[in-house]
This record gives sequence, C-alpha cells and structure tokens, in this order.
Amino acid sequence: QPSEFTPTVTTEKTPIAQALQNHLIFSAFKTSATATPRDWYATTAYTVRDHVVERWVKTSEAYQERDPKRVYYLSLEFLIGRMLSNAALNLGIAPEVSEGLHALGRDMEQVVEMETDAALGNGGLGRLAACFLDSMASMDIPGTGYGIRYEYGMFRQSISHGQQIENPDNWLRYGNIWEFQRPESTYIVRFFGHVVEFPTEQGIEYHWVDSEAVVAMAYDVPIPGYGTETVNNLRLWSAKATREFDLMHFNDGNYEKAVEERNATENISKVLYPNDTSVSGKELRLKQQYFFVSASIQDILRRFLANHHDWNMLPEKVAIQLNDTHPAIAVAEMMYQLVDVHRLEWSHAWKLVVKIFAYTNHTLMPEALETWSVDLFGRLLPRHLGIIYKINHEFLQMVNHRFPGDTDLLSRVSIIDETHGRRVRMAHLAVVGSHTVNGVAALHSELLKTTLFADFNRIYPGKFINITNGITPRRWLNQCNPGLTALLAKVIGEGFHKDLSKLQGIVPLAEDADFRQAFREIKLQNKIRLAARITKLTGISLNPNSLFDVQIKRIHEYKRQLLNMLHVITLYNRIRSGKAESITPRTVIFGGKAAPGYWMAKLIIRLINDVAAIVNDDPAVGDKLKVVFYPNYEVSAAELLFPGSDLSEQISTAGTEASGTGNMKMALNGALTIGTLDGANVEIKEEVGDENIFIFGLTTPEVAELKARGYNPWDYYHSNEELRQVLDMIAGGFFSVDEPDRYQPIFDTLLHKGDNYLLLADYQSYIDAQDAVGRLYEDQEEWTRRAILNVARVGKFSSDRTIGEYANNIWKVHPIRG
Ligand code: DL6
Repeated sequence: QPSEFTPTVTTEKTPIAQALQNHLIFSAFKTSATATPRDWYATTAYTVRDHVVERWVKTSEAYQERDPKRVYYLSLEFLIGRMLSNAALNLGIAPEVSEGLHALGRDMEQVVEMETDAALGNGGLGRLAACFLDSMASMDIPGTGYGIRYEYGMFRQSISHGQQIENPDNWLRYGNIWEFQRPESTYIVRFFGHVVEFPTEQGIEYHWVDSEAVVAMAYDVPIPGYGTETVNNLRLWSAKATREFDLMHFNDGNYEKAVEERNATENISKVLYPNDTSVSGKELRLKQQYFFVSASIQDILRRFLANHHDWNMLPEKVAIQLNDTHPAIAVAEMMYQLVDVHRLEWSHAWKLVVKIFAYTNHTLMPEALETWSVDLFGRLLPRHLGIIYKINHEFLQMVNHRFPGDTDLLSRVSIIDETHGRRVRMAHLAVVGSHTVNGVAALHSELLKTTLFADFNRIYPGKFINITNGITPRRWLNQCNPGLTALLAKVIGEGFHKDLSKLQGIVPLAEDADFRQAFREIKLQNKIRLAARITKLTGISLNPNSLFDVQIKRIHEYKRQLLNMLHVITLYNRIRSGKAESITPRTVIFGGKAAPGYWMAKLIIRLINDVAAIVNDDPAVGDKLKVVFYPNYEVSAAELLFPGSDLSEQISTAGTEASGTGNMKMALNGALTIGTLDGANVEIKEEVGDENIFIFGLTTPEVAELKARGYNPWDYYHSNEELRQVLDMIAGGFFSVDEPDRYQPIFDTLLHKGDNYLLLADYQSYIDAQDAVGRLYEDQEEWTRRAILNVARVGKFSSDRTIGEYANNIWKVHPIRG
C-alpha cells in the first residue's frame, strides 16, 4: 500500500496533483494532515515554479546562442504583486493546478491568498514597470529588468481612529520562492574617496581612490510570458558588506561596533522610499540609485564583453531605458566604465552612450524633479561629478554654438542648477545623455515639449516623442476578472489575450439584451465578492446593487480625493434635507496610501474616515450612501477592486496627471469613467466615444488661463450655496466634534492659500457630471450598454501595444523565440 510519502506517479492523479504531493513532502516537509495554508501555498508555488524554470533555462540558452540586441529596463521600482496565479495563468496551467489542488482537497483561490504581494514600488511608475515586464516576455522581446531587492517594500497601511498608520512590509519573512540568489553574480560598487589625476601621453587619467566598497549580489526573478515559452529575467540587487565584520573591533570585545559597519552597508537595499511624487534629497536614496545602476551597468558590459571585442557593437546589442530620472546616473556610470575602466576615448564613449540610452518622464510636478546638491554628490561620487561637469561643459558649448549669446538659455538648460545653491539636475542629465525622451500619454508628451523641456525641444528637435502607457491584460482582465474573461472568450474566442484590439468584436453585442444581462450578472458577482472583502476588513456592510463609485490611487492633492469628498458631503446634505428622495444608492470607495511625511494627504485620509463614520451611521441615510476607506491598497487589493467598480474616478486637475493607468484598468473591467481631460483620460475618451464617458472640469489651457487671470476661490464659495455649506461643515467641525478645528487646514488650503488644484473652480461641473452619472445608473440597460462599449474599445491600452512602440521606435529590438 503506497503511503502519502511515496512520491511515485499513480494512475489516479494528474501529473500536477502528483507534483503537488511530491513538493508537499520534499519541499515543505509536510503531509496533508500537518500542512498549514502557507505550506500549501509553498507547495503550489514550487510546483508552478518547476514549469517556469524549465522554460527559463531554454530562454536564457536561446539568448546566449543567438546573441540578440537586448533591452535593459532600469527602474528603482517594480510593483509586481503576487506571482503564483500570474505564473500559472501565463504558462497556461492554471486549470490543471486548480484541479490538482482540488484533488488534494484544497482550493486554489485560498492558496493564492497566502502569497504576500511583492510591493517593490510606490504606485503608477512601479506598476507600469511590472506590466512592461509581462508584455516583453509575452512578446518574446529579450528584455531584462534591473532594480533593487528591497528587504522592506512599500509600507503596509492600517487605519486606526481614522488615521493612517505605517507598518513595515516584511515581505521576505517567510522567504521568497520566486527568487534565485546568484552569489556568483556579484559586483563591487564604490562610494566616497577622491579623484587623483595622472597626466599620461594620451591626456589625463583619473583614478578614483580611497573609496568604500559595497558588494551588490544578484537575485533573479523569472518573468514568464503568456502563451509563449519565453521567460525573461528581473535581476534585483541586494547590498552585502565586503567584510562580514571588522575583526579588530570583534577581538576587542566590541561586538556591536564590529557589526555596525556591516549593517550600515546593507542598509542600502533595506527599504523602499515611500514618496512617489516628492524627493527628499537624502544621501541613502542617492546611494540606492548609484548602487543598482553601477551593478547593472557592470553586468550589462560583462555580458557584452563575453561575446564582443568591438565597442562599436555596443549600441547594436544594448538598449537601456531609464524609468524616470531615478537611474539617470547611469549615463555618468557608463562613461566612467567606458573611459576610466575600459579606457575608451571620451568622445568615442559619448557617441556610444547617446545611442544606448533613452529616458521616460513620468511627471511634470516640480516637486518630483530630482536634483542633488553638488556637495552631497561630490562627496559620495567624486569621479561621477567630474564626469557630469565634463558632459555639461561640452553640452553647453554646443548650445552656445547653436544659440550664441543666449546666456539665460545656458543657465536654464545647464545640468548644474546655479540658482538654488549648486545642484545636479538629473532630468537634464537624462535628456542630454539619451537619444529619445518620451512622455507617457499624448497630452503629457505635448506638455513636456511646450513647458518642462521646451528649451531642450528647441535644442534637440525630434528627441521628444510620446508613448502612451498601457496595462497588461493578463493580470488586469484575465487574472482579476475570470467571469468577464470567460464571457468574452465565449463570444469572440481567446485571441484578445494577446491582441486586445480584438475586444472590438463585442461592440455589436452591446445591443443584445441577453449579453447585457450576462455582463451585468458578472459585474454583480464581482461586486458581491468585493463587498464581502470590505465587510471583512472594515465591518461595513454594503448593498451590492448600489453604484460602486471608486477612487483608488495614491492620496495626493493633485488627484483630488478631496473633490470627491466635496461631492460625498453634498450628497449627504441633499439626503438629510430630503432633497434626494429618488437618489441612486451609492457606495463611495477610496483606497490609497499617503507618503508618511505628507501631512495634508494624511489629513484627507482622516477626513474620509471621519465622514464615513458619520454618514454610515446616520439612520436618515440608510442604504442611500455609504463611504468606505479600503485599507492597505495594494496590487492584490486592486485585483478585487477594479472588477467590482461601476464608476472610475479620474478627477485630477487638468495638466497634472501624466497618464494614469488605473483609468485603463477600470474601463477594461467595465466601469464608466468620470474624469477631467487629463493624462490618458483624453485618449480613453477618444477611444470609447464622448457619449460613454463623463467628462467635466477645466481643460489644461483653461486652467492656465484662469490662473493667469487671477483665480479667486472665494468667488465660488460665495456664489455656490451647496459648496459653501459643505466647506463650512468641514471647517466648523461637523465631522470632528471631538476636535472642531481638525479640518480647518483643509478650508485654509482651499480658500486662504489659493486652492492650487482648483477644486472650487471644478466643483459645480463635477457635481453636474455626478448627477448625470446617478441618473444614467437608474437605467441599467443603458448603463450596461455603455460599460460594454468601454470594454470593447480600450484595446489600445494594452501594454503589448505600448511595448511594441518602445521596441520599434526606441529600442530597435526584435522578438526571439527559443
Ligand atoms: O507612467 C506611469 C505613471 C503615470 O501613469 C502617472 O500618471 C504618474 O503620476 C506616475 N508617476 C509616478 C511618480 N513619478 N515620478 N517621478 O508614479 O507614473
């Protein structure tokens, strides 16, 4: 009689069920009787991983043999989320894994829930990088991601007494089955010291001496493509001390001192900075940037040199994309490696550099534009500062030659800002060192050319292009919305997984009552699933038939969660005063993290929770209005929230949101958008049609005009009764009776400090649009028709399309099949 410990293939079990059982025993060292839910997760992950690794080896051999041009995506953030279900889906083995678990008495959905999110990013920029990895692998593009293996990712948010509390994200506590440590792939990264000049016959040689060394050790994470054998690599660097500890101190009996140095070194990859749109200028952050960049560039050059001797081949084999300015120091590091280490002539090296690099800008917000004080930079990276000076000198000479005598222009475009102390402008370094710079949505790219980079656009005509962002349909449709995916597959076949434009095929079905019914039923089930999770997390029970009105994203003043709250309180007032007899029942859901040091964003979270407490408890309101703050918004939460949304809130002040990608995920999952003409909303409107989206508010030029004319928020306060009442309630302590002036700063920001993001100017137009939303929702047939048209027409926003454009227009790389 074979026991559970007998790892032989039995006829009754499918191969995957057998593999699961083997891993339970040999990898988790458990039996079904003793296995915990986490053991089942590990068992399943090991089983799926085996399939991934098999293909990974083949892909890497194919790349090795065929030596294609590769793209290297340098990003300080990769917001990957969970990997198990995504890997099973992409490999096409999800049904078998599910069945195998079922045969062993387990449920795939519960197993998946045991995985901790890999939250190595803040928000949009990091999630975009993760979607790009999925698309590159799915399209067989030889692409590698390079980043940092943070020991602590994005903080975990809890809500206590309505306030955000930040808790450390110890995501590696139970190990990480998806990473492979590569002790053989280590590089020395140096900091501090000074530069010594050696005159030689060829000119001056620069030697960087007395520096402190850190070891960068690689951890590889497989990125399986969908519907292909390709598995690409995400290489994350971890900092290790060069010596375990200082033996001198150890022998003196000072153990603490002995490990101190080691800890300080390893701090470099300890924690992700949780600010998405502001820079703090901290030394550790610059160390992180240089650390991962230097290790990555050394790794890229090592791979190149293994096959080539002719440096002119470098741009034929290597394309490097800078994900924002965070890795922009790579331009100087490549020069350092080529000139100081490999002894290329400066001008030869520079020609290669500008053929290799390209830079993506993700924001126009001035507070997000990185600069470093020259003092800090020179202390930490003395040789690189010298290199940047030389790059700048040559660049300014060129500008002066082209635009003689324009000293203002020279000072505006210089890589060194001399106007606020001396600072290194990383965006300028990135622009000068790249052959192409792209924005992430049509409007954003246009604004880059006409505002932030207007001077550079004159200097380098043609360098600035647009590539509109996208999202991977595998995670953001197939994985998160199996009900809708199955319905779509039934009516148009499976092709849309790899060609999202195929969704156009459902356009005629918007007119089919049976299809609408089926579509609506799926949405309802998704809302029921979401409502159950919300009740579990917050204790708030919801009516799944109410309109789920959802704003999930980082909390930031420019994203205007506060404008949403002005609407919520307006609705509340209408209900209380009996003016809303026939109001559409609504559940307004917020989710998102505030940067720990962003006081106003945290106050907004508190206001949402305070308002929720009062509204949800008011018997006069009943089912008509509920307000929810979903704690710890992260990728896995998003996978529940997007499919369960009816209304997508994309309400940033026009001209502030570079693109947005949540807007795309919402529409793809059948939510209608209420939004401003900002970021990619503009293109979503073009795709889905004016009738199928609720657009409101000032346009970007109107915002500029109003500001130029002199914007006075008091005008709106005095002339709009509903608005005035809402603002007076906030300021007067209606929602904070225990501390009546808690929200006075919000009132002050909006009225006394100029309402930078024009909430008051856009208020009435937003309320009117929301009223139209409410009325349309009453007509469920028409609402569903429009939701179907949204799904059908957002194929453009697949990250496969986006990556295709990067590959053709910037990287010039081609697919390679193993
Ligand atoms: O491009 C990805 C994403 C855009 O969709 C958002 O509109 C934009 O805010 C975001 N930017 C960041 C932080 N930017 N910086 N630096 O996440 O990028």
